[in-house]
Amino acid sequence: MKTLIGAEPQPLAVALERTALLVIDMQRDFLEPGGFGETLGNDVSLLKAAVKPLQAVLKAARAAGLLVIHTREGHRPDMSDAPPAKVERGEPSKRIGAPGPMGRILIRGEPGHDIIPELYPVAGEPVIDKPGKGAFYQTDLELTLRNCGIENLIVTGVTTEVCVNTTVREANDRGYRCIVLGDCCASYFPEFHEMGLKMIKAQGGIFGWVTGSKQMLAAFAANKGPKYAQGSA
Ligand code: TIU
Repeated sequence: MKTLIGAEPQPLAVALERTALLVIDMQRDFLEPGGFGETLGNDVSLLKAAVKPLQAVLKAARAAGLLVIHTREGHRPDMSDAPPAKVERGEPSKRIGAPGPMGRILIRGEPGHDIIPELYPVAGEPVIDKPGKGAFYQTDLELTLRNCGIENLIVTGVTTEVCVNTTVREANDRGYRCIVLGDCCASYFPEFHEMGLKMIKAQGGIFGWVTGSKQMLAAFAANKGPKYAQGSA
């Protein structure tokens, strides 16, 4: 059975058992003061807008039995996976690996690298650690999606024009249908958020579809059938 999701540039019918919710980089390092986002010169409070709508979608997706996948941007403590070209930006005291109020900036295992409590993964939800902006680059995300029979991605998280857009472009080239929930994404630049969404849905949906939490929740509510078994045929 397919579920119709109201979206732009046109509605999309998807099989929810072949659809995963992807939550991109909802980490303290991007959303809380003292982390990577702030060291880049950003007002991190702008990202808060995505938390509540995303909480509602996450709850509904879990209740519907969807596969939920979380990603985290960050690097190994020895920084062997951090390209010098990425690290050598900004003041040395604020670079990736430097000590900050939430531990070393953008380093795996540090408090700042963790996912915010409001959207914390539950047992059984894959968490993909990624060294770059795109969630497919040097990760096992594609293998996980294939093993779980996933063809469609509901994409959420931060930031709209950086990690969300990069991941959507990577996913689109790999043949996944991406449905981006605009109000469940956010940027440090409101104009980039708006344009980032426009770029995805322009030209007949050149990279994917764009909708909001309200439409997604309505689509879940329309499905009163049995819970979806992850990876079932
Ligand atoms: N996750 C993600 O988007 N990483 C960034 O570095 N974003 C910025 O907007 N800087």
